[in-house]
Amino acid sequence: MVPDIAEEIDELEKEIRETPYNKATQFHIGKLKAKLSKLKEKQERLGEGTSSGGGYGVKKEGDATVGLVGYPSVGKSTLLNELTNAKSHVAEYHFTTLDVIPGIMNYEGADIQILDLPGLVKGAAAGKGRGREVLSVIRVVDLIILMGDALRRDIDTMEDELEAMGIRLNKKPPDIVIKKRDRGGIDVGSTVELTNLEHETVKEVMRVYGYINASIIIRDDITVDELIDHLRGNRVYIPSFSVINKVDTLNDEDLTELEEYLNLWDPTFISVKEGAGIEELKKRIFDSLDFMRIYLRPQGEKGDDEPLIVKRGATVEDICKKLHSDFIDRFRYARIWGPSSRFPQQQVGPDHVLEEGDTVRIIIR
Ligand SMILES: Nc1nc2c(ncn2[C@@H]2O[C@H](COP(=O)(O)OP(=O)(O)O)[C@@H](O)[C@H]2O)c(=O)[nH]1
Ligand SMILES: [Mg+2]
Repeated sequence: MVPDIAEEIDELEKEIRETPYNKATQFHIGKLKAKLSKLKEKQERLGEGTSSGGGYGVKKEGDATVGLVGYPSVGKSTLLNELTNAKSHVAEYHFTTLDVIPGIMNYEGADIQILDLPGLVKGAAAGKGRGREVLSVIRVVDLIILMGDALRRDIDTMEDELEAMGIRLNKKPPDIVIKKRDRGGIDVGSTVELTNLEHETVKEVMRVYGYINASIIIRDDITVDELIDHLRGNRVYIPSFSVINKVDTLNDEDLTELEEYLNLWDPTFISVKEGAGIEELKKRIFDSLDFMRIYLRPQGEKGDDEPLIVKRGATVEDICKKLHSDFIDRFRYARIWGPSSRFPQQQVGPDHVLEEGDTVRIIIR
């Protein structure tokens, strides 16, 4: 009989849970975790193609995309209807929204797409509900809002589900560089002291991942989980904040207690029903998306007062696309003024990366 992957995973997880983590066990745990990660990868591959699809092929639109994530009935559809032009179905019972509903919120000149992502239930990462499909959409958003209910305290389990699917909230990818080589085994170098990880553990984990001869340079004080993340690849790092809805259901005393309890999460407290906290939430969404302002200066003119709002890191090409569908085909060159230019009127190509406050003139055929 073929050994059941789920069973093997359970056993490994149990052993990891039951082994205390210290200097003596670190090597062993590292190896177990690497094996576990490989098994999960296999399980995911086997699970592919079984999903029902449909409704999840949402097209990204606007200047940035925000995913609204939360268990059923926290008020996602209600909030989406309040913030955007969408008409999402609101109901008293669970699982009302089966498809991802997009809406556009206009704020400070930016068109921000907000997706109501239903179907995240406990156990989603392990394939329950339609979690897998939802999580595949979550991976491409620019910001995740974790939405909770004032009467339920399950924001933390939601984050665990996302973690289990390879989504890292408010984290940076660790600085690790691996180079394969012809011989010499595995060579570990680090530019900082590794307080959680022996070099031998690094080597063993890399071996589980199939490395025989390679050099690895580690520039952050990483954990074994972060090393495995790097080896496994296909991790996404997304900014996030949380929102607690339905504060109208709490009295002042209970609300104060909840605020203290969730202190570390720094959530925005709202009541869509009573319209409380909505303006504050809109502003926080905008501020979290890391936009920049780019001014346009058409030929022969002095320049626009109204800036274009684009994501940080946008290029001249992104500006062209935003202005007109055929601008990029007719593009000859651009002239720029401001922070990203070496001198005023510098001539640049489509790949030039712009900076906050730049002025751009696009020359087309
Ligand atoms: N008391 C209260 N109820 C709300 C609030 N926002 C939404 N609801 C109700 O919560 C229920 C579930 O809302 P819905 O938007 O369908 O939740 P979803 O499953 O997360 O999309 C509905 O009965 C809403 O009217 C709120 O701020 N306060
Ligand atoms: Mg809904």
